[in-house]
Amino acid sequence: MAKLVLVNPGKDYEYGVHEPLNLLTLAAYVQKHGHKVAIADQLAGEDVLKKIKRLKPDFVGITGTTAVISDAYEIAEWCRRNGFKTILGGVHVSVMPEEALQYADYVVKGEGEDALVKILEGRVEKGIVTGKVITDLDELPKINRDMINVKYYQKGKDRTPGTHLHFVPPNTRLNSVLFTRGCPFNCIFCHNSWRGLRVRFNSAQRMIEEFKELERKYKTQAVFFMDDDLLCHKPRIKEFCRLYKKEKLRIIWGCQARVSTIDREILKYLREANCKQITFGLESGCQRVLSMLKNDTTTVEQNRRAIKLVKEAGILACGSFMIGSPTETEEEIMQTKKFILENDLDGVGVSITTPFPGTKLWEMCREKGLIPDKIDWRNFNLNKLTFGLTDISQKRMEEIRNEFEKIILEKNPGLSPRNILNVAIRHPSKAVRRLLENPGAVPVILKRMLKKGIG
Ligand code: B12
Repeated sequence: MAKLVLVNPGKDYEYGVHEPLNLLTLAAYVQKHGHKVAIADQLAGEDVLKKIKRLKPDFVGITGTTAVISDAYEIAEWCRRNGFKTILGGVHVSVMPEEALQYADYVVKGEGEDALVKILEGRVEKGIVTGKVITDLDELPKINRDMINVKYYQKGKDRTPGTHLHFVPPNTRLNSVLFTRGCPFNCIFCHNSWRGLRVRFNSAQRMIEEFKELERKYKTQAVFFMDDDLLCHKPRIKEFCRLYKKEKLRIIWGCQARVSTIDREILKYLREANCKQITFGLESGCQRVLSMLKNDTTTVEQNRRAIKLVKEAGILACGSFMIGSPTETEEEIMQTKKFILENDLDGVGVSITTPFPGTKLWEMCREKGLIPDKIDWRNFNLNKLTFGLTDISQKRMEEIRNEFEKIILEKNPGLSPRNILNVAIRHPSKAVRRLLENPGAVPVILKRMLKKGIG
């Protein structure tokens, strides 16, 4: 039996809204194979080095998306210096295994369950280990949220009121779930464009079991589905909604879906099972850019229609958009602004197009010579890419971004002056930086204060 500590790296409290489902899944699998495992959660404010020193594991396994990989590498270096066998896994190192191997003894490419057990049992050599794809997700053992600070994550919305979870009222206990791996579409900016894996999902029965546990054991009141496209297989979701009603569950929930899957029938099922928000990757108000990003699979008209239908069904319709894609012009970006203003979305997120390593977009940008030689992965967070992908100057992009920031604030009731003040008191340096980065937000906040006071 080996002893393992799994680490969730990252110091930005804004990332700590959803629990680390990937580590919980790995932990449950490793435990089922007879090994001892704990989770050290830097995102939830734990001192991970102290915990590792205290637990003295045989192995430390660290995950990381691109945005937090520098934190992951720092921890990995420390572990190696202190004599712990170190494993790196997750989306970033799966496409950059050689880079990661400079910091760890083992690097796992792809799905980690099987590879991790082999490493713990000494059945593979040090170096890059390729994971085996799990074909039946229901065969994976149930996750155990007692391994993390559930209460911390349940308050995620109150800590980060500006987050995308518009359906979650203040003081609501929130959890996240994920029942799908993969996506049938290949949007060029998404990790699915390199993973190329078949879509797999848990059965409706298994989903209901987790909902029941959340409601009864953790008193959860709201859930967000992290699945890339919850509706990619409708019969299963209809069955989930049917069972939800049969079990008389009360949790309210939100999810992400593709506009092409929306029709009145499925919306009726979702509404009756307490679905309160659907978020779409709407990406652009310009058909040329949308077609480029989504491989010609959706249209601006479909986007409009989906928003209308969802709102008609009494569910919040939210959208995320990307600006600054390769070849995009300022006029095309303004079509996105127009789309947001014309369509009555209940929540809007706008990110700077970011070429994550391995994606088709990354390859496209590399071919065009847009990727600099020296990169700070910390800037790969969808907000502050420091190199441009368009002909628009970085200064002008910042101004455009500020214009969008104003619209985001208008559309986000969670960002009331009271909520902003609360967060600013808890995280003053971050608040000052935010304000300096987005001066355009000041008049909007002041306007709200004049209209509503602080509360
Ligand atoms: C939940 C989630 C989040 C949560 C939690 C993140 C986390 N640390 O778990 C939150 C909201 C915080 C988040 C934030 C961000 N996310 Co996010 N997120 C997801 C999401 C929807 C699910 C992740 C998941 O649990 N997947 C299921 C598990 C089973 O898959 P997995 O994570 O790949 O893990 C498997 C393997 O990678 C491997 N593995 C993973 N870790 C380890 C560790 C070891 C030791 C081993 C051996 C193996 C291993 O084994 C796992 C099981 O097979 C994915 C999309 C998706 N559907 O996967 C995006 C995704 C991971 N996020 C993404 C991005 C871009 C971000 C942000 C940068 C966005 C932003 N600015 O806010 C931030 C980064 C912050 C952060 N802390 O990492 C991208 C990552 C791209 C990249 N190259 O980094 C993804 C892939 C979405 C996409 N469309 O491309 N995210």
